[in-house]
Amino acid sequence: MAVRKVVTVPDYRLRLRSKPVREINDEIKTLARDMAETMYSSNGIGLAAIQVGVPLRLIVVDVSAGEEPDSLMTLINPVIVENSGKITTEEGCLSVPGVYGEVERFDKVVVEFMDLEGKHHAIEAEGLLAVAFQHEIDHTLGKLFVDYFPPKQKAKMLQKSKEFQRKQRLEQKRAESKKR
Ligand code: QAP
Ligand code: CO
Repeated sequence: MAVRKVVTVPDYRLRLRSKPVREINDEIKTLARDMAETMYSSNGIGLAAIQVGVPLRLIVVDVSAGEEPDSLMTLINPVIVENSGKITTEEGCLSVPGVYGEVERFDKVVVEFMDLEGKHHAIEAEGLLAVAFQHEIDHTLGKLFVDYFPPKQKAKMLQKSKEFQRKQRLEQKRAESKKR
């Protein structure tokens, strides 16, 4: 298992349309495990494969952020087949670090997907779990939460994340040179 590097804005890969997973082999199983480890290591509640640079329709979600056992979900080729209601949530994204904003989404969704054994499922989700599914499925379509904001606000959010990342890199370098 390994924590992988998270792709961040303005990387073009975040705009790719991910392709369906055609075969669940060891490579896919390792990818799914690495994604979970990567998500937990940054205290995230969801991650899509493209966020570690792999353009495949595979997402992991754990809205307990690892606080509750058995709450990790791995969804292969997820699709929203039903939706209803509205909910507004403060969202963030590991690929847009340092930026948060309120997004309106469906309060309830039904998602069809395959698990790592190739079994098909339909799950009904509500509230935060429904929001997380929508946010992660957006990633498989090349869409980011900042896209829901008006152009000027979106530009500011992307600029803010770039500055946040620059400061993060500087702090990282400082910490590294201290070690030597
Ligand atoms: C998507 O997002 C999500 O900026 C998952 O500095 C968000 O895990 C689903 C994170 C809200 C439902 C509701 C973001 C961590 C984590 C940051 C995340 C950061 C550190 C985001
Ligand atoms: Co995200």
